[in-house]
Amino acid sequence: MEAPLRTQVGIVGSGPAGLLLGQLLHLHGIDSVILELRSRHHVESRIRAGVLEQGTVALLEQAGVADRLHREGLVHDGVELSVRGERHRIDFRELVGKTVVVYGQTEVTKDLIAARLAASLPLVFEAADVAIHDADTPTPTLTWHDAAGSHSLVCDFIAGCDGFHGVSRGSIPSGMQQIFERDYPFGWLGILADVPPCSPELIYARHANGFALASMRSHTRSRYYIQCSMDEKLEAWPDDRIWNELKVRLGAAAAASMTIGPSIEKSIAPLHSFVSTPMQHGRLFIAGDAAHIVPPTGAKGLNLAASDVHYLAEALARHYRAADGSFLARYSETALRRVWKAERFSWWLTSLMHRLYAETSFEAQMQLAELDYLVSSRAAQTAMAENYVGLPF
Ligand code: RFL
Ligand code: PHB
Repeated sequence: MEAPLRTQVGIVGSGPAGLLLGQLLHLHGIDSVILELRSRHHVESRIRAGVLEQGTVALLEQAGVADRLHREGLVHDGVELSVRGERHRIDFRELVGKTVVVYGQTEVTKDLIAARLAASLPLVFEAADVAIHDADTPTPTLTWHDAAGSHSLVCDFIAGCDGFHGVSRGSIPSGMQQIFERDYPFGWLGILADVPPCSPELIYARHANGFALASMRSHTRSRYYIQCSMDEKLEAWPDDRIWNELKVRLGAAAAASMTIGPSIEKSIAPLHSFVSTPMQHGRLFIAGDAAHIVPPTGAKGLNLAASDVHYLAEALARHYRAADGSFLARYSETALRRVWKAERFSWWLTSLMHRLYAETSFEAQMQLAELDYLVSSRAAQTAMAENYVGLPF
């Protein structure tokens, strides 16, 4: 192994959390090295989130990576809910004066990687066997292997931004960690296709066959999801069957304006609520999916990764600029307060919109009663809108 390298903040993972943290630290004059397990191509082509809260957009602007987002992102003033075949609009702009932007996570990731490489900042792809050592000492250290050999990086701090399946969370001794979680007994079958969206805004549909969502990436690329059972096999869902089911669940008006076409991506994702506390162990701070997972129904995952790294970057800046460690000491508590509210919203919207019970059961009637209340009450719609566009950071 070569002599140890040194940096101020070692970042594990180059998803949105790690890349955005690296960019925010750079703007504060703080050095970082990002270690990523996968290749650049893999990271840039993973199909994931699509909806950015207004606060996330503001943070990307502050990070200097929002030019393409402003050119290509689609500003949405509201969403539609489809209940018993009828569509109801929730008007965010009118209710809470805010909007969201539809811009793919893949594009956010590409913009952040381009900014990092343009500034010649270190970003190591295909870093294998990344391990965190001495997290609770003044010299936390990262080790890894790559094509050039074995390396060791001594850091002031380590940021674990390596997603749900990464190594960071596991580096916190289990006795010092508390896990809160819920699995849902179904998944989302997603399909991406180069066809125009069936509606200018997203449609969240509750249907007796199960939930469906009409989303998009651009005026020419659509993203749709349907609730499916977790033992469902992709092979059982040829494109035609998915399009037919979408037409049934999204209702006649959406079906009439739906353009169908070959899928360019198709996958089944499980739904999971998960929080690991605290989000710190010594000089290791974890952020984004490494610390928490939400079911995708409220479009909160990527946005929570953004608010976590905002808090972490500000706390690190206070430490370096003013020798004030109090913000770092409160990072976990501060981030978790926002995380729990987004967990609540995602759990609520998931429970409201999915088929969880027999349609003849009391619980199904409760879902319908709550939806009737939501679509007829300005107070209830305001609460939904406030959460959907994102609570303040
Ligand atoms: P990521 O994106 O998983 O990035 C983690 C990075 O760490 C790397 N890594 C490692 N690197 C080094 N060493 C190791 N041992 C490593 N292990 C892993 C990984 O390769 C990866 O590059 O986590 P991050 O940065 O915290 O970002 C979180 C978001 O990706 C996630 O919350 C969202 O995608 C969730 N999500 C949505 N969020 C939204 O805000 N709005 C949405 O509309 C939305 N839709 C979605 C979603 C997630 C979905 N799936 C597939 C889970 C829709 C879906 C279907
Ligand atoms: C998406 O476009 O991928 C998407 C949109 C809204 C959600 C979840 C996913 O709630």
